[in-house]
Amino acid sequence: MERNTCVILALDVTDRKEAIRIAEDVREFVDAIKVGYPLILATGLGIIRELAEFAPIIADFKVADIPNTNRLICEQVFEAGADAVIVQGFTGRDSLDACIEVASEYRKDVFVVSEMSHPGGAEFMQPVAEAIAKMAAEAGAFGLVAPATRPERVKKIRKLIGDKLTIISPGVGAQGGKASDVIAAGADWVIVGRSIYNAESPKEAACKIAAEIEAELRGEN
Ligand code: OMP
Repeated sequence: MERNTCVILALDVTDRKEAIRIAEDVREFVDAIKVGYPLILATGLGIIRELAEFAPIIADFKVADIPNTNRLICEQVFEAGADAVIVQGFTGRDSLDACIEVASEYRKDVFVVSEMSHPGGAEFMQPVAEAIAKMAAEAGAFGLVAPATRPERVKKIRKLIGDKLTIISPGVGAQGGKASDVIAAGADWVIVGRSIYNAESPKEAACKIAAEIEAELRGEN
């Protein structure tokens, strides 16, 4: 995944044609497309290959099971053509290791959720987020998913892991987070769903977020 616009589209629509239309529309302003249960349950796993024509695909299954089941899930995800998978870290090191082993067999990447972006993410996950981030770094994950709704938490996690892991950050726009704030806090990419795919012009919306990030990185904000 090349860092260019620093925007990942979360394509949580449930119609195949709409998904393809939006992916095609925004392709120049996004570095990757994240697909998950809503789109895949509605249209089938084959949507991954169809969308891979436009951008690298991150499969967001928030994999959270025993090692053997995690292995079976990750094999399906990578066989389907995904470039990366999102997994939960709270299931422990052995479950994470299983995902990372499969990813390395396919030469693909694993992102580990350290703390979720919604208010409930602060209830149970936040107190263990640092431990999850540390485990992800030790296990050799490619990156972390950390909340744009709490840039101060991203800053803390970035300080803890240094440059070892890539941070992708959801919660921009519809959940209240601001792209430039979380990039300033140390995220490498923002993940944006509704603010792009529900916009009158998804392309303009994606372009605007990419421009905001570019200005931040140039130190203009
Ligand atoms: P919007 O809120 O519509 O921008 O979408 C955010 C996307 O990021 C959705 O696909 C969520 O499932 C996902 N997400 C979060 O919002 N918060 C998290 O903590 C983790 C994720 C994720 O793993 O991608």
